[in-house]
Amino acid sequence: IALAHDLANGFDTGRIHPWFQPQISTDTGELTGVEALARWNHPHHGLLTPGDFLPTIEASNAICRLTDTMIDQSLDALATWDQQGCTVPLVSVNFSLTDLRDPALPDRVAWLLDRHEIGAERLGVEVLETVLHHGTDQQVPNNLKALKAMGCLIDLDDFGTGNASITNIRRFSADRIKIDRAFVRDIDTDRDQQGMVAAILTMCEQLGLETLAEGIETPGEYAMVSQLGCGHVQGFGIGRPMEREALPGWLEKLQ
Ligand code: G
Ligand code: G
Ligand code: NA
Ligand code: MN
Repeated sequence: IALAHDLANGFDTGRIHPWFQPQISTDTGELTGVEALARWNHPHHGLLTPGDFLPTIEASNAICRLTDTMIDQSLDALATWDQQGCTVPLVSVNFSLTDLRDPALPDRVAWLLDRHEIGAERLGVEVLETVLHHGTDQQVPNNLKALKAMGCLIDLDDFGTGNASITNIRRFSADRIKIDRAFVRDIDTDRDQQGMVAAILTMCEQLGLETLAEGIETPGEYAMVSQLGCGHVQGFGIGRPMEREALPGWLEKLQ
């Protein structure tokens, strides 16, 4: 499907917008944050996911517009949830390499936080582990350092799939590691999976990093990563990505 011609309309009408997937603490069972995931409610093609439209957005040089839209709408959702007495401590947005190479990135983020009067500590910056390989110039680490200094939480996404070195974790100011769901699958019965996740968790503990396991689908997987000491979990078994209007109801059921 040819989407490039519809892109401007998708942004202008708000049809390109975030859905939110819950993240909870294995300690308390409480909501600790949500990940913002892009969706396009297309008038002809129906609900599209990033796999359908990210290539078009990249080819159209619109990736920074997507990121700014995702941050803007996510902070707007936070403000609305606050007014409804629905406490969401953190919203994490996916940033691309293009964003991280933009010298104006800290200003873009600061401006949006100001506009919504939301503290930087409530915005998570999700960066793919693979992005870090391209950060040969100083701009990428400098931007992450600046965002961290503002108070944002830096999340290293899909950890374990992209040859990340421990040096990179330090150099890129990571606060939390998101353990890729490839390591979580069947972890309650698979000893190899348990060994790898235990090793990652030990490393994170030694480095003072927080941890989140992605792709939790079953109670058995939840129980095992919790027992191994992982701090946070996210996955279909906890909650599926949902529209902003659905989150307060979901949270009520959690409590
Ligand atoms: O939501 P879904 O599982 O379809 O997401 C597929 C992929 O798209 C995930 O790897 C996710 O990180 C990525 N993604 C989702 N939303 C965004 C976004 O707003 N910006 C970027 N750059 N990637 C996103
Ligand atoms: O790469 P990233 O971690 O951002 O990918 C997030 C994507 O993973 C989202 O598109 C989301 O729909 C998907 N996802 C979230 N939880 C699960 C899960 O439990 N199982 C599977 N298979 N996919 C998931
Ligand atoms: Na992500
Ligand atoms: Mn991930």
